[in-house]
Amino acid sequence: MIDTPLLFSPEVQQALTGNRPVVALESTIITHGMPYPQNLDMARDVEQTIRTEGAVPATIAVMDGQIHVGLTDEALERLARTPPDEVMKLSRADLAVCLATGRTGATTVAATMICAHLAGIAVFATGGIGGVHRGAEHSFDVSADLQELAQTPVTVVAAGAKAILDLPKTWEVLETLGVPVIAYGQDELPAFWSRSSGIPAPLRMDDPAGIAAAARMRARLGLGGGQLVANPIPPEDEITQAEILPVILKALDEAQTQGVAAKSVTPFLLQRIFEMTEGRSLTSNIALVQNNARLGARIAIEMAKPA
Ligand code: PSU
Repeated sequence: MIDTPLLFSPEVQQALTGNRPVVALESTIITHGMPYPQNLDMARDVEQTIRTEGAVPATIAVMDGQIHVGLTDEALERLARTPPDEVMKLSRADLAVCLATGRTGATTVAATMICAHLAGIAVFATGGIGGVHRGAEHSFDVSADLQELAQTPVTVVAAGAKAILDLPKTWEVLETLGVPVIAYGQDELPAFWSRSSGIPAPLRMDDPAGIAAAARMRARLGLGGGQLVANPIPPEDEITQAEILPVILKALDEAQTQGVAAKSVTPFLLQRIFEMTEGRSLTSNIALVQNNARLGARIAIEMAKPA
């Protein structure tokens, strides 16, 4: 811990020292997942939601050679205003280079998990994890988020994997990697903007206390790795699969025609879907992040209780 380049905000530092509940938040969703100024409003509102629930938010990003755990409002605003091509999108592979060169980096699910674990934070809330991209049998494009869930002991609350991905293949890989995929409160896996995916959930849990107990049990068993809590978007905010699927397919087709590849695929698709749904996809995305932040806070509160 002494040698790790972590810089805690006073709020997060106090909470961790006092064993109070903390929820990690990522920064790629701010820089590459949503346009300004909605990204800034989202980041601030999500932090507030976590505080209202009784936990402390810790937004994570790399700046000036340090991993910032908990950002000041000025830092949050600076990040939200920076164009995506001026911020590194950090996964496990890029984290050390970004720190060593003093560049600014936004953490994806994988990098946020690594930083949260280094900081001693066990719960992390986001929108949707990365996964197996459609056409991965040709491109081999599989997000490092999946491998990270298999090795880093953090509970990640998301609305499933983003529906732009090949969801059945994503769940297959998670199963192979031994990652518990827990649907919250329903028998089916959610599909990001939609509550329903048609895919049965491998595991289901209905209460934050149980999820916290399962995380502790994994540690006791020495299993390592995290767990994914797939939390369905609230009914009033969802876009049904029937509605969103044709839009996703059109965006995917455009990405292929334009030769969009690697780390640019997800931001390109999210932006095109935003345009084609006239902003509805963004409204839903923000609502599901809020919903995940609430559940993340409740799980963190359970985890902070003595076992
Ligand atoms: N959740 C969202 N929007 C996002 C992301 C999550 O609602 O943009 C980010 C996360 O940082 C995740 C990344 O790790 O998208 C996945 O990107 P890729 O598919 O390129 O691995």
